[in-house]
Amino acid sequence: TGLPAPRCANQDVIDKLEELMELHKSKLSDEDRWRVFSYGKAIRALRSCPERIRSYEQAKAIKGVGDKTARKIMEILETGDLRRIYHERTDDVDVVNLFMGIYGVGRNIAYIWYSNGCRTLDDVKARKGGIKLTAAQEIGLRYYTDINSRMPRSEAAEIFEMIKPIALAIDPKLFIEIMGSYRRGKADCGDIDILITRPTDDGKTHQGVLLKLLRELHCQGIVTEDLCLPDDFDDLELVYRGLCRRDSKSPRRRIDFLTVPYTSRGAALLYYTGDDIFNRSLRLKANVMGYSLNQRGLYAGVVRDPCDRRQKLDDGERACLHARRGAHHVSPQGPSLRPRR
Ligand code: DCP
Ligand code: MG
Ligand code: MN
Repeated sequence: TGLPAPRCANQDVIDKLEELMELHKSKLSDEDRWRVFSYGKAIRALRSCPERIRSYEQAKAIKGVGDKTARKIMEILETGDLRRIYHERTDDVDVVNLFMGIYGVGRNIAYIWYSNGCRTLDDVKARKGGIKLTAAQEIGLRYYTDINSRMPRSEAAEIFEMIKPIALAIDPKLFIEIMGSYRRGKADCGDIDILITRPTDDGKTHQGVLLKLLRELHCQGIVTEDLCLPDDFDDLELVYRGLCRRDSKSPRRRIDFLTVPYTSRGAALLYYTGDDIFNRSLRLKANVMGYSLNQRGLYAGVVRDPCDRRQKLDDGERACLHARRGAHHVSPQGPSLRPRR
């Protein structure tokens, strides 16, 4: 390794075939896997072929080069390039990005749909290639434009001001706040993020509140579609994703609810304000200091699996991110403050 492979007589062809092979590697269909296999075989064969290939017959005669690959090699020789490579590359990147704009569609699904022959949202709507959509993806497709446009800050505020009194009517002691890009002061927001919790000093919690709230918001036509419901609405820690709108003339907007136990309020405020990059660096910083930070709290004395740092062997003990009497604060009495290498 490290040394460049010696140039062989058909190096330009090999380079193009490698490019083509990479293209198919990033895809998932059986046919793509087969192509990767046959290009690999042809490339190895070409490397040990001393003379320059000039004709289809010559290419086809090489052991390991089939009819399709031989034709591809001719295409490379004749055009000096493989137009298909560049054509296909831009085409599939654009299509995959288009599909990933559908709520609930990730890169893998987008590629599967592409391999099934879908190129446009209409193809997806027509279920071209026999593809299947989840209920959430179907909603994502129906409101594609709405979901992919950001709302002005003022609209997020208006919607939140409609929701807040409805929540407080269910329980006046709720803590309910608008988070995310709104809380960071952005001029426009991709969605509305709402955090709900409740002080427990009177022995009560927010258990069951989110279900009641969502029913009421559906009734009033503020929340219009559910995308992702929690498994058990009785938990204190819940995540909800859906669509909402200010009024019947307004576009659909994405809305998220997060509820957390009151002891997690500080950590949840931090997490849900973001942004995601800030969270990542803060978590890294906590790790280096011997703590562990997530949306539930800051923990001291976490023991991680040395082979896989993501695995915790000991969950540790909650340090302080919320004002609780008797809780220990993050201070030099904490664990190691020495940066770990
Ligand atoms: N968050 C995170 N990591 C993620 C997703 C979210 O840490 N992968 C946190 C930080 C975000 C907050 O949750 O600020 C809200 O998530 P959003 O996806 O709603 O992002 P923003 O509100 O920051 O931006 P946008 O205006 O696009 O919604
Ligand atoms: Mg947001
Ligand atoms: Mn969000």
